Formats: sequence, structure tokens, C-alpha cells
Amino acid sequence: MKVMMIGLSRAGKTSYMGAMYKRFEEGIGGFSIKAINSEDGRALQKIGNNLSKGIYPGNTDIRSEYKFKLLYENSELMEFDWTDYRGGLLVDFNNEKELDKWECELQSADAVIAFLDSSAMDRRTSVNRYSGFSQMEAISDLITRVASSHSDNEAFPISFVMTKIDALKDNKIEGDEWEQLGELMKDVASSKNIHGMLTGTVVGKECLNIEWPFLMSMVFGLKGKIARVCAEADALKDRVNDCIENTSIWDDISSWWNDEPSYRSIAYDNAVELQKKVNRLMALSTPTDLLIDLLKKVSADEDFFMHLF
Ligand SMILES: Nc1nc2c(ncn2[C@@H]2O[C@H](COP(=O)(O)OP(=O)(O)O)[C@@H](O)[C@H]2O)c(=O)[nH]1
Ligand SMILES: [Mg+2]
Repeated sequence: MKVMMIGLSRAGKTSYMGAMYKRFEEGIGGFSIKAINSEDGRALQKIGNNLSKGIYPGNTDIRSEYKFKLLYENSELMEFDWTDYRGGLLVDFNNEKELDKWECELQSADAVIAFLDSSAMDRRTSVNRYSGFSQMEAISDLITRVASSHSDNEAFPISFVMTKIDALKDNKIEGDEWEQLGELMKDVASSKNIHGMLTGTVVGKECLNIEWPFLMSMVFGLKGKIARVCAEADALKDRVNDCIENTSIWDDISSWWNDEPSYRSIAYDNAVELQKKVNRLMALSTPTDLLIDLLKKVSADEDFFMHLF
């Protein structure tokens, strides 16, 4: 599966990724991740360790695509890719080439995490205004693109992350962008295929709410994986039934005589494969159900700033 982070330059994407890696490399509730390439792992560890000293990543601390393994109690559940764009890919809306490339990337993503710099949403504190359009306009436009690139019956998760909530003035946001975010959440809630989440995060020496956007993405990756294994198991079951129907003493003897596998032996081999798929499904469903329950609980808990739409 592929997770894509989107958001304007300086919104906090790379910082989030470093903090998320550190948190899940240590593991929470049995879930952990590991970078497949050890060099990537070391680079992310460095970002994470610096963050815990209050040092944010520089623009050069970026590689665009990482490959990870998601583990539950140390056994692998699935592999996933995580894409971080260099600099401000979304800043230049007038660049058709960039937008086309972007659209292509979106088609291939299985989960999107959209980053909104909360300090830039507040008209009182907004320092890095983007020329020509607001952060909310940019994100809304992108969400429309995501929604239209996926069919109605294809569940698609988008986590909206309001970053830097530690930097908010009086713990609130004033201005149009806050209203626009409310409207966007209403659209997401009424959309058939988009499953939304909204949270506010802090990344730095102390972190807040960094687990949820990551776990939400993983739930949908796991659901996709379960659907694929289910389809494989169904095909094996059909094959087993088919072979059993054709099994007879006569087929046993003639296959033995012709030195070919009999329907009985093919049914057996497929049944063994089917059992492996069923075991795999069990190994995937238990942690997926745990994650779904956890996200629902957190979303209902007033102590957390995390909502599901
Ligand atoms: N106060 C505060 N600042 C943050 C936080 N996350 C990121 N920043 C600041 O935002 C800057 C840009 O973050 P970065 O992750 O590089 O953004 P990117 O361009 O989207 O990858 C960092 O250098 C930090 O100064 C946060 O949670 N709180
Ligand atoms: Mg970055």
C-alpha cells in the first residue's frame, strides 16, 4: 500500500514523519514499524532523535519515498510505501506539469494524510501566507481531486492533520480558514467513499496525537490486504471443490497409470494452500479489528482531539 503526505511547504510533513517513525519503531500496543532499507531507518532515527531534543529537520533531511514493514507482535502484517515530497510541491498551482504528476501520484495512493499548518490558518498569527491562494483552498482542491479519482464504492481514507497546535494563540483559530475547514469536513462526512479523520498534532520535544493519522492509514491498508487474501482464498476454495467433484477411484488409477497428479491429490494440495490463507486472514483480522476499535474509542473520547467523519 502507499501512503501519501500532502500539504504546503513548511506545514510539518517531514517532522511528522520523523516523529511517527520514532514512536512506532519503539512500538505501541503491539504495533511497530521498520524501515526496509537500513539507511532510511538510520536517517529517520536521526530526525526523530533530533526532534526529541527540539531540533526540527532541515529541508535537506528528505528522501521522497520510504518503504516500511508494519508488524504486530513482531510478525509482519504488510509492507507499505510512504511518500514525502521535497519542498513545496503544492505551492505552484500554475505549473501544469507539477499538477499532472501530482494527479498521477494520487491515483496510485491508498491513503492520504493532508497537513494543514494551524498557525497559518489563524489570521492573527499567520506569518507564512501563500501568495495567490489560501492553504485551505489548496487542500480543498486536492481533496476534490482525490475524491474524483476514486469510485464511489472504493473506501478511501484521508486524515486531516492540523499541525503545530502548540503554537496557537489562546488555543483557538480565528478567521475564514477555520470556517472553510468546517465546510470541508461536512463535505467529507457526506461523501460516500471518503473516510475522514481530523486531528491536531504537536511534533517536537513532546508530541501529541501523532499516532492517529498513521494508524487510520494502516487500517485501510490492512482492509485492502484482507480483501485480497479473501479473494485468493475464495479462488482456492472453488478449485478444491472442483477437484473433489472430479475425484473418483477411476481417476486415482488412471492418473497413477499416466504418472499425472490425480484430482484427489490436487484437491489436497489446494486445501493445504487454502488453510495457509485462512491462517493469514486470522493473523490480519485480529490486529485490524483492534485498530478499528481503538480509533473509534479515541474519536469518542473528549480528552483527545481526534474525530472520524
Ligand atoms: N511549534 C511547532 N512547530 C513545528 C511543528 N512541526 C513543525 N514545526 C515547524 O515547522 C517547520 C517546517 O516543518 P517541516 O516538517 O520541515 O515541514 P514540511 O515542509 O511540510 O516537511 C519546522 O522547521 C518547525 O520549525 C510543531 O508541531 N510545533
Ligand atoms: Mg519536508
